Amino acid sequence: MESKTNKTEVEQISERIKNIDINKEVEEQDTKNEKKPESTKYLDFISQLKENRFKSIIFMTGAGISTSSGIPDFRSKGGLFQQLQEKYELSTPEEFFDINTFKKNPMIFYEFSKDFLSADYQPSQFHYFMSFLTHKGLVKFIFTQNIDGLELKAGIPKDKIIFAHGNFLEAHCPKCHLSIDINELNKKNEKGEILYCPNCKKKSPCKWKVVFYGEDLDQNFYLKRREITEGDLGIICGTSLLVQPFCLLPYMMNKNATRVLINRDMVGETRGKAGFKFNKEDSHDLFIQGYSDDIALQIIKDCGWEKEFDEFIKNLKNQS
Ligand code: CNA
Repeated sequence: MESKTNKTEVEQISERIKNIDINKEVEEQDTKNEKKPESTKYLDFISQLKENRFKSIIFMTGAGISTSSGIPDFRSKGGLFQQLQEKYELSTPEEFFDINTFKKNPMIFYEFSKDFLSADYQPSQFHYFMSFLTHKGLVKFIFTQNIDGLELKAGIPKDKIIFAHGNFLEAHCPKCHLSIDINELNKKNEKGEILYCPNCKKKSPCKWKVVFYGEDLDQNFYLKRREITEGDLGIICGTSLLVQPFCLLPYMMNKNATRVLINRDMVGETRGKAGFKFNKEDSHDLFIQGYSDDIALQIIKDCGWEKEFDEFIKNLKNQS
């Protein structure tokens, strides 16, 4: 998208963030936590990325990468948990995404889905950053906890994405697991009606394949998880790393792999032996604190890929 001033999208955003100094951000955090700056590690990371020395990147992402697309995360102040708990007067926020709540009162999730699907959210710069690296042939997998499907809208091939917590692209009966035509479910929901499973004798409401508390993750997650040791760079972004079993992924990486955490808040450092060791000089762990879009664009800039990235987004948008 071109602006009135004829500046490219990347140029405009880069301008906005040019005062953001990643090392300064880290130093500020370091002062609070009495940590050493990590600029050498950052520069080392950039030079390896730039020279295509990482050949098997694994992304592990969460709700934070979609907040700039207009979708609130769960646990931040004013996030989805707080909003839904207040709206539906639930005793705990998790209750909304509990399978037993759905069985008792499916309509609240139907209402949520209707709003969510009609919003037509668009990918963030971080989604495009993942797509860019994928199209460069550098990405092995993208493990996401997100259910918004924005990875696909950003042009990432489906076989590269592991939707650990499902998405709104498929539907099924949560009781007998019969696959349901997604269009049929969406149409029914548009009319404010519930679609019941044609297979189950007792009325069982059908549901989008979004994984609820109390439901098992897709088998694909467990299959692809085994290959995580093949990754040479893990980029963990926009997640509080609190939901099991997803949160254990970064700790399953090969110990020689580089792990980069891009997050507004520090997470995962207290995980014992396998946890991040940002302060150890001989560890390959790097924390870049800040907003995912800003950091993605800073990395693009530091790698000298601005023009290429801009062209890439333009082409993607022209294709769609
Ligand atoms: P969470 O627990 O809400 O944590 C979000 C994390 O991201 C926090 O550490 C924030 O500090 C950080 N964060 C927020 N905004 C930014 C940003 N712009 N840049 C960098 N960091 C940021 O969310 P998790 O994903 O860890 O929790 C897992 C849940 C959330 C999964 O089950 C998801 O299905 C669920 N969820 C998904 C969506 C979505 O699909 N977009 C939205 C909300 C919740």
